[in-house]
Amino acid sequence: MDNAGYARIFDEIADLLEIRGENPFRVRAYRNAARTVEGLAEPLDELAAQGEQALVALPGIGHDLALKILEIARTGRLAFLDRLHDEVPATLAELLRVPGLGPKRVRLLWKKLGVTTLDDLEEALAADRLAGLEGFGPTLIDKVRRGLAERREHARRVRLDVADRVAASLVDRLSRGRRGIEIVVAGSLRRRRDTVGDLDVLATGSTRGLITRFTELDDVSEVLAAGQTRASVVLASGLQVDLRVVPRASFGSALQYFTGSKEHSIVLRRRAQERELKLNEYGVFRGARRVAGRTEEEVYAALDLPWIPPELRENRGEIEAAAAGDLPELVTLDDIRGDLQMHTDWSDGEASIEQMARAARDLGHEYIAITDHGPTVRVTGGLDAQRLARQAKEIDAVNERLDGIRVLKGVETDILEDGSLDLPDATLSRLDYVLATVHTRMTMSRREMTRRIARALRHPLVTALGHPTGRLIGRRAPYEVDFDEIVRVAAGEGKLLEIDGHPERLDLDDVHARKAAEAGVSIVISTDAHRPADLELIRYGVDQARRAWLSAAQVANTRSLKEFLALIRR
Ligand code: DGT
Ligand code: CA
Ligand code: CA
Ligand code: ZN
Repeated sequence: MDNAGYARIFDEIADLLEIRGENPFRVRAYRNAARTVEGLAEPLDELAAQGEQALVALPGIGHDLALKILEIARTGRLAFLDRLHDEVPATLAELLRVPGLGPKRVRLLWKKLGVTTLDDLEEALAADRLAGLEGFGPTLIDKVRRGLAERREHARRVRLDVADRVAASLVDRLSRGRRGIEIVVAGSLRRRRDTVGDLDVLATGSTRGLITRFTELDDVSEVLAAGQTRASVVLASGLQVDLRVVPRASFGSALQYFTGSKEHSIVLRRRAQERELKLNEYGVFRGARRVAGRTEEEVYAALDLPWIPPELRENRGEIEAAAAGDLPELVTLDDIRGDLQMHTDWSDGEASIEQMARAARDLGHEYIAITDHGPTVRVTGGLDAQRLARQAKEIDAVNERLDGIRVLKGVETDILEDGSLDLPDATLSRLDYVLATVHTRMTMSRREMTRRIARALRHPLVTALGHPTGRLIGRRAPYEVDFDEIVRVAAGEGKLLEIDGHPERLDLDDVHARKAAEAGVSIVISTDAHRPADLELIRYGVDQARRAWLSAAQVANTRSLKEFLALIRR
C-alpha cells in the first residue's frame, strides 16, 4: 500500500470515531498519524518491513498505531476498521465532507433520520425533514443544500493534472505507429479549467480503424456509443471520453466548436449571423460555400477577429476585447523566473534545500524562496525561530555553492485566529519573503476571517498572502471571507496575493485572480512544491493566471531578481 492509502485509512478511522462521539484526543491521534504518514519521504511499507521499532520512531506513532500499520502492511486490511464499519456506516464519512455538516450533525442525521448516504441526504432535504432536528435552522439547511450540490458537482469532475495524464496517455496510444494523424484534446482541458468533466478528443488525417482502436483500449470499461466518425467510452477511472474523427477541411472549426466554451461559441455564432455567415463545427459558410474551417485562425478571421487563446474562451469579455484589438498579452510559462513557495526536509518536504535549488535551476528559474512552515503546523515539523536561524546558515551555504540561482530566505507563517503571526517580528525581519497563510480554524465567520486576514496583510513584515481562499479542489470549499476587502487591503499595502499552482489548490482561482489584478494587486505564482518534481507544477499556476487574463507585468515573479526584490522591499 502506498503512504496515501495508509493516510486514508487513518483519516477514515478518525471520521468514524468522531461520528461515534469518541474522545477528541483519540480522534486527533489518528488525524496526526495520517498527516505524519502523508509527509513521509520513505514508503511506510518499507519502514514496516523493518519492524515496530522503525515505526514508533516516527512522530505521533505509538505502540498501538505501529501494530495497526504492521497489520495493514501484512494483510492489506485492518480488523479494527472492519469492526468499526459494522457499527458506523462507512458512507457517513462522505457526509462529513458536506459543508455545514460536522460529526455531531452527521450523527444526528443518522440516528434520527436514518440518513447514511448523500442520496439519503438529498431525499431528506427534498422532503424537508431536516427542519425538525435540533440545531438545524433555515440558514444551516440552506448551507447544507448548497454544500451537497457542490459535492455532487465535484464528484463528477476530475482535477486538471489527473485529466492531463489520462489525456496524454490516450493521445499516445491512439497515435502510436501512425503517421499523418493529428489528435488534439479540446473541451475544458484545452481551456485549462481547474477541473474537467470529460475529455473531448478530435482526430484528423490517417484515422482508418481509429474508432475500433479507441473502443478496444484496455482501460475502457464501457462503450456508450460507437459509429463511423464518433465514439464515447467510459474509462475504468470513471472519466468519460468522446472521440470525433473530422476531415482536415473542418479541423479548425471542429476544434473551435469542441473547445467551447458553449457560452463563448454562442456569441461567436451570433456574430457570424450578423455577417450573414453560418458557423458550425464543419466550418464558416456563406450560403453553401465554406469560407473557413481548416484552422482556428481562419475561423476567427472570417468573423473579423484575431485568434483568441482557449483559456479566455468563457464569454467573460474576450470577444469584445478581441474585436477592439484589446486582448491581453497573456503571461507564459517562459516568463516565469522564480518560484516563491516550496517546502524542504526542514519541515514536511522530501528534499534538501540544495536539491530544490538545483531542480529549480534546471527548470530555468533565477530565484526561489524556501518557505517551510512556521511552528503552528506542528505535525509537519514546522520551524521555530532557532531552527529558522540555522536554516538561514544552510541557505547561505547553498548560495555559496551554487551559481545561476539565488535562494531567498522565506517562511510560510501561520495567520493565527486573531490575525497575528506564529513567528516573532525579530525572526520575520531577517527573512526575504514572508508568506502568510491560514491553516487553522477555517470555519470562523466571514467577518472574523476577513478581519483576521486583513490584519495579517497589514503586518509590515508580510510579503504575500498564500493560497488566499483555502480551498482544496473536490475536498474543501473556500472559507468564508470578504474577498473584495482582502483585495482592497492588499492593494493599499502593496502586498502580493498568491496563485498557489498546486493542482489540488489552484488558489487563487481564475475569477479571484483577475479581480485582484484589476484592482492593481501584484499576483505571485508558486508551486507549494514538496519535492523537486513538484516544481514543474508551476505551469498549472500559469494556466490559471492566463484564465485570469494576466499579463507578465501583473505577475510579480516574471521580474528579474533585482526587480522582484525591489517590489517586495519593506
Ligand atoms: P466539461 O467537460 O464539463 O469540463 O466542460 P466542456 O466545456 O468540455 O463541455 P462538454 O464536454 O460538455 O462539451 C465540449 C465542448 O463542446 C463545449 O465546450 C462546447 C461544445 N458544446 C457542447 N454542447 C454544446 C452546445 O449545446 N452548444 C454549443 N455551441 N457547443 C456545445
Ligand atoms: Ca469536456
Ligand atoms: Ca464532452
Ligand atoms: Zn500552506
